[in-house]
Amino acid sequence: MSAVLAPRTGTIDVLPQSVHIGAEIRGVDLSRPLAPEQVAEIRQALLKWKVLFFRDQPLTHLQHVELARQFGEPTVGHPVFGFEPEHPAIYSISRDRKKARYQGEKLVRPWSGWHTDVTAAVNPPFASILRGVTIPPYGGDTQWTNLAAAYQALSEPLRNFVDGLRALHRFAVPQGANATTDFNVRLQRRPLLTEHPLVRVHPETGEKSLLISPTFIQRIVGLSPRESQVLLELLFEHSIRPEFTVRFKWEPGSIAFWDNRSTAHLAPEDIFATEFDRQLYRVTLGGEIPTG
Ligand code: AKG
Repeated sequence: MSAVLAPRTGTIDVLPQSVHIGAEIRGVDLSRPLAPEQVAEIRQALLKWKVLFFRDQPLTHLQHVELARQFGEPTVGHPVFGFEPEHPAIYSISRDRKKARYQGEKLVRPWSGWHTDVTAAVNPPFASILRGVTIPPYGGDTQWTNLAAAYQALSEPLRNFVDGLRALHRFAVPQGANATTDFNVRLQRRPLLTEHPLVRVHPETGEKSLLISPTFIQRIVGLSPRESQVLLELLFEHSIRPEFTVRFKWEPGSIAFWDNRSTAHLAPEDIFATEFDRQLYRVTLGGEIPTG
C-alpha cells in the first residue's frame, strides 16, 4: 500500500513532521513574491501545524525580509541584540553570540532554554522566520513544542485553575550575574518587564494555549513564591513532553517559520561541544497584546 505523503491541498504540499506540530512545505519558491493563494495556504498551514519548514531556499537578506512582509510587519532585529548593519529587520544568530550569552551559566533544568520569543515585551512577536546559512555537519537541531496541545492535555480542573491566572515576564540581567559581559551590558540598557495571561486565546483561531516561556517568565501573579514555582515547574515539564514537540535538522537554505503565539522552542546547546560554525538569520514579525 502506498501512503499519500504529500497531499496537495491547493498550490502547496504540506507534509506533517509529527502528530501535533510541524509540517514541511513543498512546491513554493520563497525567493519570489508568492501568489495570494499561496500566502493564504501557507498561513492556514502555519495556524494548523504551528511551525513550517522549507528546504533549498537560499535567500538573500532582502528576499528574507520580503518573504516576511507578505505575512506581517517585520520588527527591528531584536529589541536587545539589535540587527545586521544595513538590514534593520535581520537579527543574526551565530554560534559566537550564543556562546557569549551562555558563558558561565548552567542550563540545569530540562526546560531551561525553552522560550517563546520576546514574551517580556508588551506585544510579543506574532511569528519568526529563521533561515539557516552555515550549518554544522551534525548537531545544532532546533526543537519546537505545541503549547495549545499542551494546554488541551492538562486535566480539566487544572485547565480551569490556570485559565484566569496572569504571569510576570522579565528579560533583564539575572540577579548576581556578571553585568560586564557584552550580553548583560546590552540587557541592562534595555530590560523588558511585562504581565500576560498564563493562558492566551489565539487571535486568529480562538484556540487556547499556555503562555509560559521558561526563559522569561518570573512568577504567577497572586500566588505565593512557592505555589508559583511548583505550578510553573509542573507546566514547564508538561509543555515539553516529547509528543508535543518536533525536532528540525537544518541544512543550508532551510527555513523555519513558526507561530510564536502557540509555540515555544529550544535552540541547540550541543554545538558548543564542537568547533562547528553555525549561522542563522531571523526576521521577526510584530504581534498583538496577548488576551486571555
Ligand atoms: C530564536 O530565534 O529565538 C532561537 O532560539 C534560535 C534557534 C536556533 O538557534 O536554532
